[in-house]
Amino acid sequence: MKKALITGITGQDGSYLAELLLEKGYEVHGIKRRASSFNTDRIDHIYQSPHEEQARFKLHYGDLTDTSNLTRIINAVQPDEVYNLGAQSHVAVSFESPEYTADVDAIGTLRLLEAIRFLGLEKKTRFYQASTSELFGLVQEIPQKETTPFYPRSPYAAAKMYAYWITVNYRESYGMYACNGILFNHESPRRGETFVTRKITRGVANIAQGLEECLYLGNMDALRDWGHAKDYVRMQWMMLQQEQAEDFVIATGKQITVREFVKMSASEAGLEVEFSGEGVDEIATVTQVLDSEKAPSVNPGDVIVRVDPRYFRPAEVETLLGDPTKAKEKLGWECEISVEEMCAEMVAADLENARKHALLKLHGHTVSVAVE
Ligand code: NDP
Ligand code: GDR
Repeated sequence: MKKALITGITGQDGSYLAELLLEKGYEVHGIKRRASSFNTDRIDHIYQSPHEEQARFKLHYGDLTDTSNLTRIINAVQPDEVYNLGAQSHVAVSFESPEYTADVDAIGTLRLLEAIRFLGLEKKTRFYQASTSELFGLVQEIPQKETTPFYPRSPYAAAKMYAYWITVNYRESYGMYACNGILFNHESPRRGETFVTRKITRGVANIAQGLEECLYLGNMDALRDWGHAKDYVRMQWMMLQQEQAEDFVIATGKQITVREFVKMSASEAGLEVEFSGEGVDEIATVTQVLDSEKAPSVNPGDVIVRVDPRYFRPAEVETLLGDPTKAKEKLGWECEISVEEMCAEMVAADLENARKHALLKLHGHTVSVAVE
């Protein structure tokens, strides 16, 4: 039975990847951080009690900032595959905590690679690094592919650039099977609530159900190539099953603006909206309620989106568009879920949550809708 170790197993991608590897018959180990409250929501449905003899799903307390902890876990597990998905993954937050972001995202990757080498596992353990389209930052070429030059625009991207190159370096220096997936944005109902797509789908669902009045966003002109996390974790696994380790861009090859994603989400929540105004004065107004069952609390004329400059970033990545030709030709990977289908799935899940919260509120319970 193959053994995999996933850092970041409690995150969006970690949870989908763990499901996939369990289906494929792996023994799956994950590193979770100690927190003062439970932080395993996304993996509770696949949790197996350590008291079960046949358990194939095992969690270890750990942190990417802790070298001895990582070395001990890798030594105990002796993994065939390590997927390094753990990271301080929020670009805007990386401007607030640049040093921590570098420690986790850059040096954390080095710690894992060094632990594999130190333990003499460099010929056994295959290594996947969660690299990112943020490396392209101020884009030098459209669309972006494996050979496009990098120009990071945030402490997050700069840290991920170190992680990218140290992964390449361990492959070239020590013959390790180590590779980078340069993944463009990918989302799902499990996406963290403060990334823009989820903030939007959750926001419009809450507004439709009367839990919030208005959603505040930053740069609505930003263009992103958005895919579904399920399609992307399949590719993470495929990348570790090749004869030779190589780096791949994973993307849909299509891009839309944040504004277009708002329109799409609003429509899924039963609302037609129209944008007016410019810059910080831009607003989205409801022109028609398309489905009053989904959106009983909204009326034509309601302003449901405004701009708040606090969500602008010190340096912005305005446009990202990936070219996944290499992944298609060499691995036969195809993106199966469109941005429209993904948006519909996310809004449906958030509407269900909002309905439950609305019911709780009706019965006097406190409901938190906070999002930053
Ligand atoms: P999430 O933010 O959902 O998950 C991040 C995971 O890392 C969580 O499990 C988190 O734990 C864990 N983590 C954070 N800090 C540490 C630390 N110090 N030590 C150990 N674990 C830590 O990210 P995604 O699942 O969306 O992304 C997975 C990876 O892919 C990340 O590295 C991200 O940077 C990268 N990436 C993501 C893309 C995307 O669009 N989703 C695109 C390209 C790259 P906890 O749950 O306790 O917070
Ligand atoms: P990104 O994702 O920075 O691309 O990083 P995010 O969803 O945070 O932002 C996408 C774009 O939307 C604009 N935006 C806002 N963003 C947030 N979070 N909140 C807002 O209110 C808002 N308004 C507009 C942003 O300025 C940006 O242009 C994600 C992360 O998953 C990274 O870990 C990953 O590496 C990259 O995708 C690829």
